[in-house]
Amino acid sequence: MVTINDIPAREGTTRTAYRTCPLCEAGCALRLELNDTGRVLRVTGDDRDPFSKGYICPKGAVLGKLDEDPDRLSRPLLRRDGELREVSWEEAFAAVDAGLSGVAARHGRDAVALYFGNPTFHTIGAYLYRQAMSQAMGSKNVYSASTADQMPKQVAGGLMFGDAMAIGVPDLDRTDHLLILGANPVESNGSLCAAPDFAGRLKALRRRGGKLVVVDPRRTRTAALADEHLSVRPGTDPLLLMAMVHTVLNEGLERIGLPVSGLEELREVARGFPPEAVGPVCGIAPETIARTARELAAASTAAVYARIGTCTTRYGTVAQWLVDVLNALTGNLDRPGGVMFAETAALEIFRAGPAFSTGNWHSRVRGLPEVMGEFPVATLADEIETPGEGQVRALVTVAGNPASSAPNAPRLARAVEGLEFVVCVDPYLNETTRLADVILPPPRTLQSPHFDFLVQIIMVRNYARYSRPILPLADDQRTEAEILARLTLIAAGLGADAEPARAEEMFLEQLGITGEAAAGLDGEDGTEKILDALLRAGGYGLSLKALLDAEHGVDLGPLKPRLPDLLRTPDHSVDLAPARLVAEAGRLRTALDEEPPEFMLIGRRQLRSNNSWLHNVAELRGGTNLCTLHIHPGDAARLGLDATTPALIGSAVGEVTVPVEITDTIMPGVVSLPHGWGHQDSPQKVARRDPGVNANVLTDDAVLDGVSGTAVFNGVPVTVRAAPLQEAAS
Ligand SMILES: Nc1nc2c(c(=O)[nH]1)N[C@H]1C(S)=C(S)[C@@H](COP(=O)(O)OP(=O)(O)OC[C@H]3O[C@@H](n4cnc5c(=O)[nH]c(N)nc54)[C@H](O)[C@@H]3O)O[C@H]1N2
Ligand SMILES: Nc1nc2c(c(=O)[nH]1)N[C@H]1C(S)=C(S)[C@@H](COP(=O)(O)OP(=O)(O)OC[C@H]3O[C@@H](n4cnc5c(=O)[nH]c(N)nc54)[C@H](O)[C@@H]3O)O[C@H]1N2
Ligand code: SF4
Ligand SMILES: [Mo]
Repeated sequence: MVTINDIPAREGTTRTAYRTCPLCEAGCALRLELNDTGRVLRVTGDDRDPFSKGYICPKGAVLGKLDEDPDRLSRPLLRRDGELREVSWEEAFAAVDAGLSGVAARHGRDAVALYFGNPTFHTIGAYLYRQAMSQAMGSKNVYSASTADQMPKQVAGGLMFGDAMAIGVPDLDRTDHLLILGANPVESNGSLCAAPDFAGRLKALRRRGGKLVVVDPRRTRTAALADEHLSVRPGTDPLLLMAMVHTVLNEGLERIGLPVSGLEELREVARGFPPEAVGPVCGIAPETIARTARELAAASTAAVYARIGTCTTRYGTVAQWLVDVLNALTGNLDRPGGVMFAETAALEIFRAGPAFSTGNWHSRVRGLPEVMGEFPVATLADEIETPGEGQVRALVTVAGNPASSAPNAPRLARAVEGLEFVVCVDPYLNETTRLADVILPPPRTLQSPHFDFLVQIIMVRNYARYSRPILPLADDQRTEAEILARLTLIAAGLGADAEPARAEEMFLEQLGITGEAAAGLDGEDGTEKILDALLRAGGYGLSLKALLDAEHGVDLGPLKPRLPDLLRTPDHSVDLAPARLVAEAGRLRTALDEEPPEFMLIGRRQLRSNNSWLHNVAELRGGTNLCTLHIHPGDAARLGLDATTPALIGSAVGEVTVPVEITDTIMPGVVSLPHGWGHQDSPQKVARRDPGVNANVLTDDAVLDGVSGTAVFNGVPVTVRAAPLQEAAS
């Protein structure tokens, strides 16, 4: 077999370097060939890495292009006379201090809102300073992409296990039966389940005689790999799951291997959802639902896994609860081949703190409960627009694009535009950062260190790898950790000149590491020293040196059972029927009688995209990576839509006109728009050429998953018709 390392280097290669791809949760190990000026000539997979074994996707392959994108910012920008201009870091930080301290002094600390975007999950800087910065700012107005994403999973875990960081992952490589709902890992490369070459792992599951079942309103590339695809009506997964719980309990198929509480309440709740009642609402035959439950219960090992298509719906937390209820009832929670909990290489500091609860404070305008210290991003516009004490007047964003990614995004964009002060930490001018007063760009990926503190929580195999920066910083660049440390110190009122090393010391002090212990740590800078400390204190006794010596990563073995130790519920058992969720299930009952809208909008991800920020890489454009409306042939014919007639889609909050793609992969009555598009106002030159439309012009910020506050992106009621001629032309 020819391995990647046998492929001859491209001409001009002067060095080979390795690093982890930071673009998604798969965290593939990359091998980069560079020339003597540091330009990337080629990126391939590192086939000596024990976890990703040479796998790479089209995005990883263009990491060099992304890194060298001329639109990427390299110096801070400051708005003067309405225009953004390059300034020195000193000027930029002074402006941030004046802006934030000024707003806080005039209007109170709650007037400064913070927003953390998706890549904060992947950067060391954000891992170190996200919480510290929020605490230092002392504002209740903390927001993140979590309430547009996985919050239902974390809240369900918080309520069932007492720990919102207890996130079970399917033991992909050992399971005999996998039920996937609302996820398309063949294109997304996996989410809340870090598994490089997800598709390869699914094929291996089938090769070893296992069964794969996919529940999705679309016949996705993942569904195409499955033994069985169940086409479900958007938003009805909690009904489907409840009926499966009903079948398991009604037929006495449960075999619970863990201490649990609430079984009788659960039985009582599930009684109201027999397959015969929910089948017609879900669009799945009752016999199929019952059989799916029986097969799950009968499999020697099995795992239920559900993502975006279940989380970002009206009853997202109920769905996530029932996923782990099924895992627990069928004896698959926390056992090999079932759903397990990874153990990270670094000390699991995120497990400290009080046991999980929500609603410790409430949002000013809509009275929405705080969840994990945050308010729903769907209410950020309310907090900015609504006058009164505590009104938001300033915004800090880190690695995010809420003016594109939040529901009813145009409203949020207008609100952000009216703020007194906005500062963004981001390498790009995007739909949000273009509205900022100050932009602080972190260095390029190749100039940054990488360690997956958080992704390790959700790996399907315990594994660790540390990447040092491949290229040096220029004099006028700052590491992301330094930028965030300085923002933290500014938020704490210590001013623009406070020494960032002080923030590192504070981090170590919180770990109880001071004096000689701190001096004994390894590392070229404070970030590495903190990593060294956390590795040494972690469950595997690793160190920075051990990871530096293991250039191709360290395999830490298959997942091991971790319950009941991880449980932080008061009685140390898995709560199968948390009161808050039982109450919500009562509301779900009414969904059985709701009249379905004519059309429901759902989303989709595309292999060569990454949320809102990879459309500026020309190599990733075209092919299937198009912003089109997927619609069933029957619906298209009825509405007189064809490939030359765009559709006009309307919702409670907005309208868009978009080209259609007629496909029988989508169920009738459902239409799908990909997410992350709509770059007509973007300063990014490639992205704005063929901007597409933003699905969040249609998504409604008034509708939420009631328990977690998560936005509803799937199952949005819409109208669809052929666009009038003048709109079609525009
Ligand atoms: N309609 C609809 N809307 C959705 C979704 C959907 O499915 N449908 N999905 C939701 C989900 S799951 C998510 S996670 C959100 C994502 O929404 P956001 O997190 O708000 O935004 P992203 O589009 O991920 O943009 C990330 C930004 O981070 C910047 N960035 C990249 N790397 C770094 C780095 O190392 N440091 C810093 N400081 N910045 C960096 C990029 O330039 C980009 O501007 O969108 C949500 N919105
Ligand atoms: N290529 C690429 N990869 C990505 C990203 C990206 O933008 N592009 N984004 C990253 C991020 S931030 C995340 S959170 C992950 C998300 O990872 P995934 O959740 O795997 O990605 P999606 O494509 O959003 O998959 C959601 C699926 O749910 C289906 N669906 C919609 N509504 C329903 C419903 O009501 N019920 C059911 N059962 N299914 C439904 C959709 O048709 C879709 O196939 O992907 C990550 N990886
Ligand atoms: S799957 Fe994710 S981590 Fe792997 S190369 Fe692609 S973008 Fe990078
Ligand atoms: Mo996400």
